[in-house]
Amino acid sequence: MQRRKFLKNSTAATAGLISAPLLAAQTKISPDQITNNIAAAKPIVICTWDFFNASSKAWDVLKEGGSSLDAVTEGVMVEENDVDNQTVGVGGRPDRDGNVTLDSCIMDKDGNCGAVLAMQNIANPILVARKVMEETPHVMLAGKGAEQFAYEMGFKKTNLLTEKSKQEWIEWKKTSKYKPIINIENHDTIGMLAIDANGDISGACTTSGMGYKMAGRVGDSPIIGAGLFVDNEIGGATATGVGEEVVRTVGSFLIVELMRQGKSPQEACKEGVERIMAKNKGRNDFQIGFIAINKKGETGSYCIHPGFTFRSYSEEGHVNNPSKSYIKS
Ligand code: SD4
Repeated sequence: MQRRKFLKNSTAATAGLISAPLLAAQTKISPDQITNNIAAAKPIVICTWDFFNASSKAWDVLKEGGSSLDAVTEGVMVEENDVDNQTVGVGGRPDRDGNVTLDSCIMDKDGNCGAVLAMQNIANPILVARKVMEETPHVMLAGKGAEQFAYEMGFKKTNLLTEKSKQEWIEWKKTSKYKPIINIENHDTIGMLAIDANGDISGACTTSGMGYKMAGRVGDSPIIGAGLFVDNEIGGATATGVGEEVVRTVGSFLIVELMRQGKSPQEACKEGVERIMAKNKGRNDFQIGFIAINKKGETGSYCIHPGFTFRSYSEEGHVNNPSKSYIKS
């Protein structure tokens, strides 16, 4: 708490890197007022891909004056519950042994966070991640421990493997080739960032991970800093795509830090992708998409291959925004 308070009052409380006390001295208003002024952004939600229903749900929460934390929770749950989405929640593609294992994380305005990794049999991992954040002294619970915790919290055992995903897996086993497909079905992991009427930012990210992954494999999506990061003084970022590459650069944290240094969300996402490409030395047969938002409500995105889009919903409208890409079409 002490440290958070210190940061709030003394470090880059503004995108312009002027300390709050200094600003206060210049303008004769208190640091807290400054924070509130900077937080004058209007409510907005953004999410990876063209998730119309999920962004609509999150916007409904914001419009009613709900918190950004509730907005992202309820927003991403729409996809977790959609059996036709084979990359998130119920109906997700299994690992190569036929088990659906879910990864989720959530982060709030105070830097609190929770995550579940490779959790089976529970339909709404984001709710369990939130319980980890709110009810335990821990940040991450994995595998059987996460599942057990979910039962203790009252969640029901659910079969996550739909007949469609099962049949596809049986077909896949004939060749057993692990080759993530770029822009698969054009809808994928959902990462969501929201700003509420108080100007507070929260984020959530949830996925069934790469289809036919090795048993026990965990990607970036439930890893705070990689698949998602929020700093309420600066902004937030979240990712979709081949998680191993996002983890290697701690992508979402990197993007928030780049914004702290003064980059726009768009510039920060671009640099995030460029760092990944620099590490891969010419290899580009995979997709990554980043989205970001700053404290002013400005948004940005960048990806490797054309085809990635992100949804935004604010008073200005509900838009599916094409992302700029490292590789031009
Ligand atoms: C993962 N980032 O498990 C997730 C999956 C994803 O496009 O977003 N695929 O690596």
